[in-house]
Amino acid sequence: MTQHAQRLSYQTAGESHGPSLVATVLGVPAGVEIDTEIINRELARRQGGYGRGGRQKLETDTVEILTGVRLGKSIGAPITMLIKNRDSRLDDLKATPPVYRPRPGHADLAGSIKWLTTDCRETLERASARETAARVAACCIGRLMLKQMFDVDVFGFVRSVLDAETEVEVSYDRLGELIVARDESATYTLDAVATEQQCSIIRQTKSDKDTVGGDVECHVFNCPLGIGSSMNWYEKLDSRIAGAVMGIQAFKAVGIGLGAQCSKRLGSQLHDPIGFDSSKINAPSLGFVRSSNNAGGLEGGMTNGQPIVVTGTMKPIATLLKGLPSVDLNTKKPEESQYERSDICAVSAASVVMENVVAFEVAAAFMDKFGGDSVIETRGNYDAFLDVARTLPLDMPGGDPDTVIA
Ligand code: EPS
Repeated sequence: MTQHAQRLSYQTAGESHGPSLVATVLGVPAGVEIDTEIINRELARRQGGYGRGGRQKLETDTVEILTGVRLGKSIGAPITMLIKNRDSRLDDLKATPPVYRPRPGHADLAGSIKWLTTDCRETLERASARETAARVAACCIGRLMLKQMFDVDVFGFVRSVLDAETEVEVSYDRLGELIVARDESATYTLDAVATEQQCSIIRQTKSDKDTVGGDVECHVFNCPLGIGSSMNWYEKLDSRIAGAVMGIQAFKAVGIGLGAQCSKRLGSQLHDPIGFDSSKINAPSLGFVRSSNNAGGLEGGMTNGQPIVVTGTMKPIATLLKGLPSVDLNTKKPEESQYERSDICAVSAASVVMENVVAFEVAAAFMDKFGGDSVIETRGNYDAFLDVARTLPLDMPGGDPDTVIA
């Protein structure tokens, strides 16, 4: 983002069938435990989910840390991670032939024109969702920072595949059992009935040589008020989250809280009433309670102390075994789009990607507010902020605060 350099940022590189993927994370303070087991667990989850193609049987994604970590902890330097591609064959033209018939819905056509070639492979190798392995590794560091410095938990799952939807409601006090339910589900959804319905849709889709998408959801728990900013569009946390989620391959819509449904309600039916419960003053919500969370935890681009709730919509993957109407870029004659090995449904994998990219954006916003070069300093800044916020009003103009409020 040109307008604003985030303290915490990342970059990925690598092609789907190149030798490896890499990710570099900048702005991690010193002292964060870089637990590769947790990163590898997320990478393994990203490879899973019912409906994936043959590639995941070939790969066992794990990270090798190349820079920025000493004795298991960050040292404040850029952290670089490498994930090897076992299916590496980029320069083997027999194994990785040119693609002249672009797939509707993929980057093939636009990219070929952009980079002035008729071989869509030049584009698709980087546009491929294989890149999300590196993105998950990078973003998982943000997730580790959130947990270790601010005790923030992030939870992502599949809400629906086509029209098969779980109706289970998500709440912080049930997080443990929700994680178990999701991890038991072949599609990463939250109940057995929805899992079976989703699997059966994916099975049918496969036998029809088609593809299918779905909706994913992510909740971020235990954020204090005031993370993000209302000062400029690019500092708004909902703007950053939306950008990160929309940036996941094949995503076509993002919502915060009720999202697109907000326009279907009057203000009096939508906005979450504000209350105060002094017994909760020590929680990050500072005692402010809301009887609903239609705003999805974000108001004015800032956290409001309620869970952040993000929804994302993934379209069906563009590579269909039965092909789609297209043209040959060399002859311009009508042809079926070219088939590349792919997935029938990657919504489960996308829920893992979404969970981690959302975690990273929230971590970046925390770092923008609290700064610091070490976990100790950042955590100290965070605690100091909460201490002052709890003692408000600091200095009321006009005397006694009760009089002013009345
Ligand atoms: C993916 C790896 C890719 C695809 C898929 C996701 O591997 P390959 O092309 O070798 O089968 O399975 O990528 C796409 C859906 C896409 O459109 O590019 C992965 O690791 O997630």
